[in-house]
Amino acid sequence: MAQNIVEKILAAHRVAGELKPGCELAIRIDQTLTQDATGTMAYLQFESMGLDCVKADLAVSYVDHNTIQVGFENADDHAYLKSVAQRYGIVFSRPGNGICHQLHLERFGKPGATLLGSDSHTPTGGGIGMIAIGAGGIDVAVAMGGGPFYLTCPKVTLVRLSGALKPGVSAKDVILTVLKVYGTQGNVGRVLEYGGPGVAGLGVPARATITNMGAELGVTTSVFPSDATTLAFLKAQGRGKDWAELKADEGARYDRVLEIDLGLVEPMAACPHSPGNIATIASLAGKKVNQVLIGSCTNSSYRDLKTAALMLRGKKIHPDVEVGVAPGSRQVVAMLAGEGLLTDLVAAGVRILENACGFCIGNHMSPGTGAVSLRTSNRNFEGRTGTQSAQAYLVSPETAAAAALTGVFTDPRSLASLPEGVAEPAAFDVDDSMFLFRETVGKGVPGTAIARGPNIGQVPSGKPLPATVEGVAVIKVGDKVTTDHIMPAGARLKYRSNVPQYAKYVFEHVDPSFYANAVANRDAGLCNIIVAGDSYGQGSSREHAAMCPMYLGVKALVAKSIERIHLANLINFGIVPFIFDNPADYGAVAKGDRLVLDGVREAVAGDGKVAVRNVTQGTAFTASTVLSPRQKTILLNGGLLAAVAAGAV
Ligand code: MIC
Ligand code: SF4
Repeated sequence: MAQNIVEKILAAHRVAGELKPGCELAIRIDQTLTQDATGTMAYLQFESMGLDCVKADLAVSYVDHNTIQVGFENADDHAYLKSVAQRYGIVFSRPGNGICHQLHLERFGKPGATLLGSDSHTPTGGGIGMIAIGAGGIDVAVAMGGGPFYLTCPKVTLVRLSGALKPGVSAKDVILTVLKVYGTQGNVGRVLEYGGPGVAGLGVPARATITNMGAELGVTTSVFPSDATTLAFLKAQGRGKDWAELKADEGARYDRVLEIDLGLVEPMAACPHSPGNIATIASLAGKKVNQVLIGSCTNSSYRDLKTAALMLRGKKIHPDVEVGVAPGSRQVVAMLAGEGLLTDLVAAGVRILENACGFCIGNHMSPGTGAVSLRTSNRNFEGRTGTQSAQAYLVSPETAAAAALTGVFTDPRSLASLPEGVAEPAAFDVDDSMFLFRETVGKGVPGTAIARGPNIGQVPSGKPLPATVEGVAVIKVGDKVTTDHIMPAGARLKYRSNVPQYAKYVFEHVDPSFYANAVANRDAGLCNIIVAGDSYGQGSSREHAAMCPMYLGVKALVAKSIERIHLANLINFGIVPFIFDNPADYGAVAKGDRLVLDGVREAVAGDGKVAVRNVTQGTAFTASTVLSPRQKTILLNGGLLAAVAAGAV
């Protein structure tokens, strides 16, 4: 039968389950990646599995998020990660090498392979034809150990591209156009497969920008074909042998088709405070801008930064705008330097930032109070910049550079100095010297001492699910609550390896009394229950958004709907994810209500339906959870680690 690209890769990696949309599927993972902010917990969990070395073909541990090194914590984490990599046969990408997704695309991504990463933007690898999926650290730890990854077999949407982008319009505008159509919620269990005659005109970095920000749609992943353009990119990276052709069969079927004529795509922005809040730049033209930041795993390639540098060449940035550029990798820095483009940027007044996540995760370059910040990154959730009142807009490098010059939102097509399209180079500067331990992949160095500074804590392990959950609705939140709301990053990021400390900041900006209330309930022997609206847990893969609530005694969540990665993380940390049978019942629960979930253990083991008594209001409602047999076992045991320890999975 004719197959699409997604079906081909999933079929080639299927270990168990059915290749039927909606069914649970287990796939073999060829490659894994971690970054430092999720990596320490992932490796602590991997260590607890007691294996000699990594079993996946390739595992890479990147350090790109926490590179600020104020205090000892980041450096301790880096030392821990380095020693674990050496011990267990993992490639270690040193701090300073670049952003995980950009580096993986450059140096390791392979068409047709599977990649699991403890970062939600792992789908960047779809730009080179991988099925690349973001997941919680413990799922990645299992995959490193050779275990399969479980997912819901997705529905596939074909995004058929035709025509060609006009000068001044680029890949970011394409994905913002897709976000305009599909929004950030309601896309769970879907993969976007790009195809059509327009694909050929997009370079691999452009494709990767598009698949990267597919994460904001909430889809499982996005993938492009692997064609002559992919081959040229791999050859330019000195990796032509990693190429394989990948295309959909004639007559392949799709659940939906979205047509996009690239020639009609306009410069776009995602407006505060959601990547799905899309407007055209034309409609924002003239609005004052205070800060412009170019970089992040979405738009930090050679092509993107060269485009910006050429736009700024020989000019000065606007006196009222602060401008920063953060390249994606050392390779990008070296190439820009080699062509004198860094000099152009510096001469224009741009601040050159470290080639790391940096500003994107809000751990530096926070804008001023109420400032308008234009960013080429992928998320503009409230407060993510580090400044609660800032107004962050997500734009293309072209739109960012235009605003850097004029000080206001400016349609780049209106500038006289727009460069012709930047071509991909025939050969990239390749220097792999900051990838350590490549020679011991697959074996590691037994006996390597693991460096555990005082910042390296322990992974909390959950307790079995009780027969009945007697608890308190410790918080009630609305729709589209992101993991940045639940578990802030930015200045708090350095506590990722220390759960008791990091847990103090759960819901910090949503309800500053959350921590104290949750601890008081827990200490009084009550469970904590979170009540939420639609699309709970959007955004990051950070399992801390489940791990820290578990540590604070959260046992259940009742929401209108829950996003994919967070749902899996909740289950992995023993928090039962219930959905209101009748969404209207959401209105009948208030913060602080005493709730009783009678027979919850039996419900989880059985049909997933539970009656919730609201003791405070004297009312009742029902909620349900749909679980696979494996997920039931995990929840009954109190989480994946506890289930593994009990030999149950
Ligand atoms: C993000 O962009 O939100 C992050 C920081 O990269 C996260 C991972 C994390 O929280 O460590 C992600 O996207 O998964
Ligand atoms: Fe890093 Fe930002 Fe990309 Fe997350 S979205 S991996 S913080 S650059």
